[in-house]
Amino acid sequence: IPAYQFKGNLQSELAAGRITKQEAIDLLEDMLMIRELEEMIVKLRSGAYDPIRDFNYRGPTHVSVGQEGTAAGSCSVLKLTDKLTSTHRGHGESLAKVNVAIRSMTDEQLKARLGGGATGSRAELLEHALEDHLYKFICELFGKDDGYCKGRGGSMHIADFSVGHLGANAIVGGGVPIATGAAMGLRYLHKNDVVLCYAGDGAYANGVVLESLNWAAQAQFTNDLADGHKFGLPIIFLICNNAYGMTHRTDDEVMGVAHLARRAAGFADNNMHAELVNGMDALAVRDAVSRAAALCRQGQGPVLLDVHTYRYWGHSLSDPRNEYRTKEEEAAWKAIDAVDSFKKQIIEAKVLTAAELEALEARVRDRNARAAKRAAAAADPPARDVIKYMYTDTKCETVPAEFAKVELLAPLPEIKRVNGELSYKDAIKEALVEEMARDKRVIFYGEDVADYGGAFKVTKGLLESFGRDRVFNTPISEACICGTAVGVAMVGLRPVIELMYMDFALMSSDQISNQAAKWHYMSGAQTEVPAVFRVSVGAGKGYGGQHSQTLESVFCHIPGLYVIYPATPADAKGLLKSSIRDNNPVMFVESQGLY
Ligand SMILES: Cc1ncc(C[n+]2csc(CCOP(=O)(O)OP(=O)(O)O)c2C)c(N)n1
Repeated sequence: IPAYQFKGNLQSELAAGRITKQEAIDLLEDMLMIRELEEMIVKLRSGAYDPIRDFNYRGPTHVSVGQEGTAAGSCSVLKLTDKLTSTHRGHGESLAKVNVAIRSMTDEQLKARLGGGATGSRAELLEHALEDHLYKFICELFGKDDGYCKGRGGSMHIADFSVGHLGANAIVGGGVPIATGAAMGLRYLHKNDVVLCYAGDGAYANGVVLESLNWAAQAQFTNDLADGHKFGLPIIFLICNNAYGMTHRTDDEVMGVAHLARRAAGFADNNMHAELVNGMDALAVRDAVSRAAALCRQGQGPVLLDVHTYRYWGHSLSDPRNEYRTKEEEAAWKAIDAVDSFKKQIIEAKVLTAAELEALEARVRDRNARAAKRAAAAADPPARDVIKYMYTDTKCETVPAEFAKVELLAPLPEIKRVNGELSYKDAIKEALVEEMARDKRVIFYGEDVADYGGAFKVTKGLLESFGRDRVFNTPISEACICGTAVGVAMVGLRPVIELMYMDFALMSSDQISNQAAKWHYMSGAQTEVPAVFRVSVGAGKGYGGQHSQTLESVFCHIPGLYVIYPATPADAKGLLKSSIRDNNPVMFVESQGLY
């Protein structure tokens, strides 16, 4: 696994044509904007942010000061349509992803984004869009209705789905299967986009993250099972490795390998092209992510990057840091600060004069102050709307033309009626078959559901008709089955997944309850999660306490989720079809006794 491959600097990158002067200035501006925003959060806590001294900031304070080189460097090579998932410490990449997207927009796209008949020169439109972005961002931090997520997400759930930011996640590791699912969706849709999946070093101990690595590297995406579409998942797992979980050290305390990059070797024979990257050098990160993205766009993903960086503040501002690390250690990292060293390079390479740099810094400071002042004065969401967006009231009435033409590899499976009646099991199968034949966005996966037709043979024959792109077996990874469905849905598909037994839904309850059920609400209705989780329940077979529960009442307590439990074949067929067309996540409970 290669380490610290990048040996260049700004001068050599400019000379090689790998970055333009303007791109270098933009990269610096992104880092400055992140630092200014987060230093504002730090100051707000003690009433020391001059532009809004009296504002009572109550939100989280997981600032990433120190990590700007990683955030801005990685986002600087993303396309407008590339996707990103982020974390509780995600202000950096969240700010940078949208900045980069804005700069890549045409004037018409900028005007459409700004709305209200925005006009002006390109420079004016860009400046307007950057400030508007910052305003929506700070509004979200402050829980305001004008925030990206209408104040329902806050610091830890910032998202801008319009430019591929699929959300920051407050469940450590929780966004990783979503990113993996998004990559699977992009692969299915033959998009040439990549997913940049951010997670901390601490997250790489979490089960669902390791499941995601295994999932992303599955042989079936690239071997003969992939028929005419051998294409690895276009995902970059970027470990934002600041050496600490909340307060524990990851490398020499809670894991058994010195370098997290080695995780990749456990999941893919090609080590997922893993490398260690100097995250304190924005250009090194830019170089690594640009090579990783190129691999992904050629179907050679996934890629894992172990990016070394450091957070200068504590886990949050209530953490004084002195219980687990030294001042000397902090000073050593600050001595290689990504922002300072890039400023120096910008001057040395004569990209900016000292006066121009000062002007840029002042512009960033003033823009932040204006946006913060406006955000502090903006309206809170009305209290009566506190549960608005918990559910969407939309459903798929008509299938877009591009998805309405479904190719069949074989005639649809024959479903027999006895005396004109369907069995409960066949009713479910017929509903699924009809919806898959109606809408190419409906894909179906789960454990042993393809060739074998599932543990209860409900889906036997679907593989032959629809092909493995739409019907496939998965690893025994319930959390990832459900989590990927969220990401698949976020990029525009309508996944139906099967969990053999409802008991196993407890293994994926975070992905069902905190992710699928919450994202419509937490995103302020920016995204919908039209996913159906088919689960079977049954008892009386002597299978004991881990295969016999009917847990529908548990999931009925989860806001944002529908729970359906049909009692007759007619209900089973109609309700499954309605569930697939609904834009809310649905847990669809099937009785084995009725099959
Ligand atoms: C599943 C889960 N467990 C625990 C927490 C509490 N928690 C929040 S952040 C954090 C540390 C995460 O460490 P890492 O992934 O390295 O990210 P960093 O905070 O260093 O950026 C913990 C334990 C959580 N939010 N989610």
